Amino acid sequence: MTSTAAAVAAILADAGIERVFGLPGGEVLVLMEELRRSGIDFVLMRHEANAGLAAAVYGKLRRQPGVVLTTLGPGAANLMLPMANAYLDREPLLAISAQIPDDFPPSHTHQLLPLHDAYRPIARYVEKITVANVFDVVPQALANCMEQPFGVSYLTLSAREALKPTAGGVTRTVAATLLSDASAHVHADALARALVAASRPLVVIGLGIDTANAPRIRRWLSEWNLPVAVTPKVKGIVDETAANFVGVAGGMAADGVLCDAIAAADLVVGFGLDPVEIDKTWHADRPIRWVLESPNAGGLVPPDAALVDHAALLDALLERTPPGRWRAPFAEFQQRRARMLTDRTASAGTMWPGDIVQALASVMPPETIVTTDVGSHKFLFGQYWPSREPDTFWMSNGLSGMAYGLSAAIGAKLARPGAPVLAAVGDGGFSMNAQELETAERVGAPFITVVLEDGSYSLIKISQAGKKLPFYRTDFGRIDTVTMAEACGVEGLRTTDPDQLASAARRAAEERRSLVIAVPVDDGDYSRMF
Ligand SMILES: Cc1ncc(C[n+]2csc(CCOP(=O)(O)OP(=O)(O)O)c2C)c(N)n1
Repeated sequence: MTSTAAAVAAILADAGIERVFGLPGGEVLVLMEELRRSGIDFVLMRHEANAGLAAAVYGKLRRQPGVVLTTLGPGAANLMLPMANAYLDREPLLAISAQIPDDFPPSHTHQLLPLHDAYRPIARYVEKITVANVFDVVPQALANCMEQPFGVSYLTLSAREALKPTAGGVTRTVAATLLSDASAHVHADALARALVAASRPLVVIGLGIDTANAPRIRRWLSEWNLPVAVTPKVKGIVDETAANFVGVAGGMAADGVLCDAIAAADLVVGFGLDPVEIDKTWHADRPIRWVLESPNAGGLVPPDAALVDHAALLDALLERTPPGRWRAPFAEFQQRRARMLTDRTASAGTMWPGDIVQALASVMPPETIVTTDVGSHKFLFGQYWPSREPDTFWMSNGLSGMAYGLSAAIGAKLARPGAPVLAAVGDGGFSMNAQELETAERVGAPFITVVLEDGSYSLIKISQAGKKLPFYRTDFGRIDTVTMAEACGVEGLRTTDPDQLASAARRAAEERRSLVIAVPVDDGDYSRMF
């Protein structure tokens, strides 16, 4: 005889879950203990939102659901950010929280929230775990997060239900269904025909592509010599140092150049392109040849798009001879984009933002996983970090929620311990959850953090300027980044010298230790790149 909580733990362990992220309350202690007994490590964090963000990145890198566990009431309420992020940014997340037992008196409203109702709009599967349904709903919840597009399942388990003895049961594995399309050749023919007629085609790849297809799409683009742009969340699906790489589309730095390039294309192929990442409306204003494998955010499928298995389609394309010879039709846009990075004039006592990216890129190996927070620095790194390998760049872009960078870095490091991890964050975002540096040290997830210090929510200042509003309440007082790092047990330093930045980052990566590097920047410099 086993308890409901033990059954949940056993099902998770059977599914290959090795870590659950979270922050407990009394109501989940029994489940935590059962997780421990099942060999699942509990990654104790300092805020539930951070735990959920870390879990989802950890899960996606391991190609399994990330699991976060919280208490009821306030702990469960803190899950909105990571669940919203997983919903819009296609990350597989199973969130479990406690809830008040059903048999408590109706007057017991302490910490009682309508959690299922709150999360149902963004979770594709919401259930209460009971002794009677545990063997159904937990496997179902796991399978649901892994369905394309990846997303959120939400389960609640009351402390009373957790203790009830189950009659035992068989773990039912629900295989995720992948759309397959027997007519890949028909689609390949149609795409090839459209390309014959194009003199300036541009393939724009979005987060609707499974990174397992990276080798195929790289081969196709290279054998056909097709110009390619990507959205930020699939950075690394192609090698961004290759000659056919045009840039990152979707609101990053130099977005004007990318929008001009898209406008100049006579055929835009939206390969897994999901407008959830794009803050402008060109995806609606101009014709796009959609090549989607699964519905876009919100379940949307453009009217003229058929869902097609990407692997089968790419295999069919690779059997054909290229229908055209395109010789760098976007060269002028590529040059304009590059110039915006190197056209430097940093203000005194600061580093030119472009130099930060270049200094770090010159020393960090291609397998480095980069995470960013949200703000001007994200636009900078999103456009200019030269991603070379799939799954090596992580940002919140569908949701664009601050506090992602450090949490994602922890999840990434735990999932890929052998890869260096670099978090690039603003000083605003850093002060939202810098305390997770202590978590990273404690759980053995060392990474390098670069804090771009400008004493402001600079992206919002740029927005004030754009709206011709005075700067009002977008600057903040100084919190010493280096002292913050040291308070969490991590070495910190501050520099405005690109060489010192590069050598400090290289050393920390080689020695596999955490380091926080504060780099003063002038928030006005960003606007020259946007
Ligand atoms: C949770 C959350 N709150 C507010 C915002 C709105 N927002 C977007 S960028 C930004 C400024 C971020 O400042 P900082 O982290 O210092 O980065 P910077 O823009 O200076 O690079 C804000 C407040 C958001 N995206 N997410």
